[in-house]
This record gives sequence, C-alpha cells and structure tokens, in this order.
Amino acid sequence: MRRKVALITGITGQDGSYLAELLLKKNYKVHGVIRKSSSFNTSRIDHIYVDPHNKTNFFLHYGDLTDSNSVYNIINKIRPTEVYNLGAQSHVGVSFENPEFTAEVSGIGTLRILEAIRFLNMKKIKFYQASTSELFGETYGKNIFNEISKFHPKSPYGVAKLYSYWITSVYRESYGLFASNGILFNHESPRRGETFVTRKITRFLTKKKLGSKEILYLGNLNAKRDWGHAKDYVEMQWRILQQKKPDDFVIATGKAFSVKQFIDIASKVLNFKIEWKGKGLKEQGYLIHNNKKELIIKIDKKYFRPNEVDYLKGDASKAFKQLNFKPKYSFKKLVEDMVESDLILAEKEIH
Ligand code: NAP
Ligand code: G4F
Repeated sequence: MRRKVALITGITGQDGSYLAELLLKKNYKVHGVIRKSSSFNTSRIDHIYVDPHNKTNFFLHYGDLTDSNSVYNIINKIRPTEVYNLGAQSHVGVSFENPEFTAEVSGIGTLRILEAIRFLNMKKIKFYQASTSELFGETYGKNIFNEISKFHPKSPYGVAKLYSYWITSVYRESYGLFASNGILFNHESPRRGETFVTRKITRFLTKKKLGSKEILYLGNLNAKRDWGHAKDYVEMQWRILQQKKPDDFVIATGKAFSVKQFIDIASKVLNFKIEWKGKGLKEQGYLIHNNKKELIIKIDKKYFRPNEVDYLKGDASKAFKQLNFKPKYSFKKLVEDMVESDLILAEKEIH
C-alpha cells in the first residue's frame, strides 16, 4: 500500500501546525503550503522543519489559495492521498474590513483546490474542508447547533465559508469526490493567533502578572462561544478523512462560556480577582490585589463587529458516536494550558 501523503494548506496557522505534528507521528509524508511573506511566518512549525537536504518527511511549498496555478501545480507535483484545506483569512472582524480578499481565500480558494483535483482526475484524494460554526448565526429557537441546523452567517467570513461548505458538498455529490466538511466550533490553544479574543486575554493577563501597566481594550464581553482545544480538534479532522464515506461533522464541546467568563477563569488561574463595574460601553474590569483596585479592562467600540454572532454552542453527538470523539481538554484545562504557556512566554520577554 502507498504511504499516506498529506497536503495541508494553512500549515503555518494554529491548526495546521498541530495537524502536521499529528500526521508526522502517524508516519505520513507531510507537505504544506506557505505564503511568501517579507518577514518569517513559520514560527509555529519551525520545530518540525528539517532542511530538505537531510532526510525528512516534512516539505514546504510556496503557494497561495488566490493563485490557481500554484494550487494546481502543487497538487500535481505531490499527488497527495489526503488534502486538508485549513488555509483561510480566518478573522471574523477583519473580514468586514477585507471582504473581497476573504471571499477569494476562504471561499473561492476551496473551489480552486477542488477544481485542481477534478482536472487532474485524482478521484482517490480525500479532501477535508475547514468549515466553521460561523455558518450558524441565529438560534431559531434552539440553543444548540448540529449538522442539520439552519445556516445564517453574519459576516463576510461566514458567507465565504458557507460557499466553501456547499461547494465541497456539491463536488462530493456531482463528481463522487471524497470531500468532507468538519464544522468546527471555536478552538484555541497556546498557538492561537494573538488577535483572537482568548489569546488576547491570556497574553494580557500573564504580562499583567509580571507587572505590566497596560490596559486591555475589548469589544463584546457577553458573546458566548463553545471553546475547545485545537489539539483535540485536529485529531477529529484526521478521523473525518479516515471514515469509509465522505460526510459532514460538527465538532464542539456542548458548553458555552462568555468572553467575561473566560477572563474570570483565566484570572483565577493567576490568583487574580476581577471586579466588574458599569454596563455596556461603560463596563470596566478592576483587578483587586493587595487591598488595591486597578482599572485594567475597558471597552473599545472598535472591537465590536457591524454584525455579531452572540451565541454558539454545538451538538457533536454524531462525532461522539461515529468518530469516537472524546476531548481530552475541558474548558478549564484549555484556559490553564493557555495561561501557563503565556506566563512562560511573558517571563522570557522580560529577561
Ligand atoms: P489561522 O491560525 O488563522 O491560520 C490560517 C492559515 O491560513 C495560516 O497558515 C495562513 O497563512 C493561511 N492563509 C491565509 N491566507 C492564505 C492564502 N491566501 N493562501 C494560503 N494560505 C493562506 O487559523 P486556524 O485557527 O488554524 O484555523 C484553521 C482553519 O479552520 C481556517 O480555515 C479557519 O477558518 C477554520 N476554523 C477555525 C476555527 C477556530 O476556532 N480556530 C473554527 C472553525 C474553523 P499565514 O500564516 O501566512 O497568515
Ligand atoms: O476570538 P474571536 O475573534 O473568534 P470568532 O469571531 O468566534 O471566530 C473564530 O471562531 C470561528 C468559529 O466559530 C472561526 F471560524 C474563526 O475562524 C475564528 O477562529 O471572537 C470571539 C468573540 C466574538 O463574539 C467577538 O466579538 O469575542 C468577541 N470579542 C470581544 N472583544 C472579541 C474582542 N474578539 C476579538 N477578536 N477581539 C476583541 O477584542
């Protein structure tokens, strides 16, 4: 049997880096697409990179999801057995500022891969699409979303991902491709990008622990998300492609916490106590320590989105049953992992 060869778009991102580690452990040959950048953008994968002049199972290729030729050429050259399309402009807030770019990368980018697979007649490739809980936006009376819930995206990012979701399904039905969607709810880790809210919080609080004088400016504190750990979730991405038939799966923890609750729990890990005062744009967070009160969290309107998904909680019953999904990280363990890792980082930065 031919050795498994994976191609990962978005390998330099949070999920791409964990997935590459997982597949290397499973003895895959792993190829990743990286974008040309004027500064280094490989910090999450530097530890697994080996100069290709030496023996390695890990290879990087310059390419871009906006460039059909690069997508086609890479797939033609590598002839992967599995393709994980994790590449995206993945920031919901930024998608309101760069809607067209977001559509090109997070929407049409998926079509470019599927078309390359079709043109090359590589029907044995298994294709994974990184779909998202941002496809949902309205509860329609239910307080939990699963594979048959109604979609109602609320951002240019959500709409781009909706296109990707459906084009994946259409290529599965029309051309018999093994093409599956993982509808993943928010997942975080110490490798989460620093402009996403969880990492923004853990970076801030850990620096505060070491005496920083900064103030944290945030947007909607009351939004609720179903937060899991990226390490648990990339394992499910792999399992989705190991199924006998292509299919779509929700991956979620089934619990939702607000941004404010995330702050409270992260603070507790650091033996901090936060007192909240005021409401709406005037809400403020005070750090209570040594009988002193320090104002450390304020609201800034600029972090509110023109349209917001207020609430997301997923029902992953199908994945529990068919993928044997058993997350190792609880919400508390996830927050602890992020805080502990950022504390080490903050200590390094000080010295
Ligand atoms: P991430 O950390 O933002 O990583 C995104 C990756 O996409 C990076 O490697 C980035 O490269 C790459 N990329 C951006 N534009 C590209 C382009 N034009 N061509 C090729 N690659 C491009 O995202 P993540 O959190 O790992 O998420 C992985 C995937 O899952 C994304 O598609 C995301 O939308 C989706 N998703 C994420 C979550 C979540 O909670 N994390 C939930 C559901 C779905 P650079 O490093 O060069 O920027
Ligand atoms: O951390 P966030 O930016 O993640 P968001 O918008 O939920 O999107 C992430 O999860 C999606 C899955 O549901 C992925 F598809 C997507 O790629 C991305 O990984 O924001 C979480 C919540 C939002 O309600 C936001 O309005 O936190 C709120 N928030 C409040 N203050 C903030 C801030 N978000 C950010 N980024 N920055 C703030 O200062």
